[in-house]
Amino acid sequence: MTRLTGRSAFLRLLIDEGVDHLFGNPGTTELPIMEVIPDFPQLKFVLGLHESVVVGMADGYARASNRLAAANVHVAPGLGNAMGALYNARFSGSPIILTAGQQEQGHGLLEPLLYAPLVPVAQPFVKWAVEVTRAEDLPLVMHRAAKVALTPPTGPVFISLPGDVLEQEAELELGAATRVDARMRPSDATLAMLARRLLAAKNPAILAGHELGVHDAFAEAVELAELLGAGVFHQTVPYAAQFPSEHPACLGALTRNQKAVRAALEPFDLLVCLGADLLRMSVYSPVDPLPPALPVIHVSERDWELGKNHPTEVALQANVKETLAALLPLLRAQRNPVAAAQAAQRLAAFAPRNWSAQQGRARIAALEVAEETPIDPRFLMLRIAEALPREAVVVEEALTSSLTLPALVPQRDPKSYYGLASGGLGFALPGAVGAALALPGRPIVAVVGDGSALYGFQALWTAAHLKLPITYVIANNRSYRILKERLVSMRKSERFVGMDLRDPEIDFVALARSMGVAARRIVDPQDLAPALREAMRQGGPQLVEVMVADGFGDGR
Ligand SMILES: Cc1ncc(C[n+]2csc(CCOP(=O)(O)OP(=O)(O)O)c2C)c(N)n1
Ligand SMILES: [Mg+2]
Repeated sequence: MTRLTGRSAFLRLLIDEGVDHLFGNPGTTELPIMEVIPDFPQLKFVLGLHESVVVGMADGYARASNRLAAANVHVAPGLGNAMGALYNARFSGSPIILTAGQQEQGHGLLEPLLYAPLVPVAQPFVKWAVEVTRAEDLPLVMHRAAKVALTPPTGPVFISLPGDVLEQEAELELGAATRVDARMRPSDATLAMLARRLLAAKNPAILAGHELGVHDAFAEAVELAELLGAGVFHQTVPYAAQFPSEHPACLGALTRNQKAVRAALEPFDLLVCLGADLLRMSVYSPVDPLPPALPVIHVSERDWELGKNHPTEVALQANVKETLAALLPLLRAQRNPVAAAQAAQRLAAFAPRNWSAQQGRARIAALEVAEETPIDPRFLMLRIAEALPREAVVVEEALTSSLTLPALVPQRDPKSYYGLASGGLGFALPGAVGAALALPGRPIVAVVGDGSALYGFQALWTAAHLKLPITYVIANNRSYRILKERLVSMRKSERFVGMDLRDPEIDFVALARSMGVAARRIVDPQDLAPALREAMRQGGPQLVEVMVADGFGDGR
């Protein structure tokens, strides 16, 4: 037993759970915690200047490290500010312990300023939400919270910490962390059936999902594709890297256009979905993206995704890496020479249309518009692709401007890429800070739209404060171009209301400099290559604002 205050116990327990950064934005209700932070030098406090940025940084940290992250935000309005970022974290399954200070129990009943029950606010977007009512319960609550967050399907949890609980002194048994080993693989019988089923396919496709990146299973997925002669698509939602783009079997990303996806899948006779979301789409279409006759095999640790929207012939709740590791020897042993020859033939036939071929075409298309001013976003993406150091990590949220980025920048290692998964803007700027802290030594390049950048710009101050090696590239088309495009295509209207960021124009260079980030603006396409290389070489945070075309006559 140890005699501790609630506030010290809270931090001790975070450290015991392996947390080394506490992302936070403090208010009065968090002061007890702030008071004792200096007593725990193992825990680095990272200040974010808005709660959405705080949770966005924790999200980036969790995604890039696959470790538990911790974030502490202010009471009711602070938690409210964090909800968009919490939605993103839930979507990408980030294991985060989110906490907020709460008014003292009883005092809250008097309805002071800054009071509202917190648990019901957080609840819809977390795996577990609880308010601690006695300091004695902190060990149980904290250990359970960490266990729940980290056990697949991983995700954020929320704990409300009333002032009197943080103040209370108690004899505490601190306990220890529990880690659930959830690296499950299917039974031997199921694996044998799976091997037979896979080898019976005449023309299988693989849908490669982010669980392959999270569980470091690129090599296993590559061998499966080779053994089966299967074409491999990146999943429709860019959570993280999914499969090495330069492998000859890689056919690039499926879009979120139902008709196009259906056409891409139509030629195949089996879809093997590995740790992916089965064809998650964005906007409505009456067309089902899955061809009706295409049977599906789906392996995922996220049971909710299995059979969710589509009948699935074989649905396996399992770890993709463990499953493939057990499956591959069976396939190697059972594949006969005829099947091997057919697989090799199929692989060779992908050459004219695989990712590498697509990259070649995307390069040519980008070079064709190399001279245009305002800069064509395709040319900007090419210049970014060329300037990226090999070990760079791309964090991407540039909507229309980055459409061609996945075709130009290969996914090489599982930590090379993090995208806006949920659609909720505001991830990339703070997410890059979290990724930089999680992956020391790797340069981070955040490619962000002008509109998107303004949902989390305060993150630049944290990047500057911590001198993080992040290059922010802002594709500034002075508009919400994607909404204009959709108004035209979906509503047949060109009356753009609330989609221009022009009067006044936003000066991202001045904005960045005001937060301590060196910045420059590029207008001439010829200046792009040296500017990007220079920024990525610098080390500290840098911002390059690139004036790109808005696609509608630039402000007509
Ligand atoms: C939190 C949040 N608010 C609003 C939106 C709606 N929205 C989707 S895309 C977009 C515009 C993005 O602008 P920008 O980053 O400049 O990219 P562009 O469309 O110009 O390529 C908006 C406002 C959203 N997805 N998430
Ligand atoms: Mg824009």
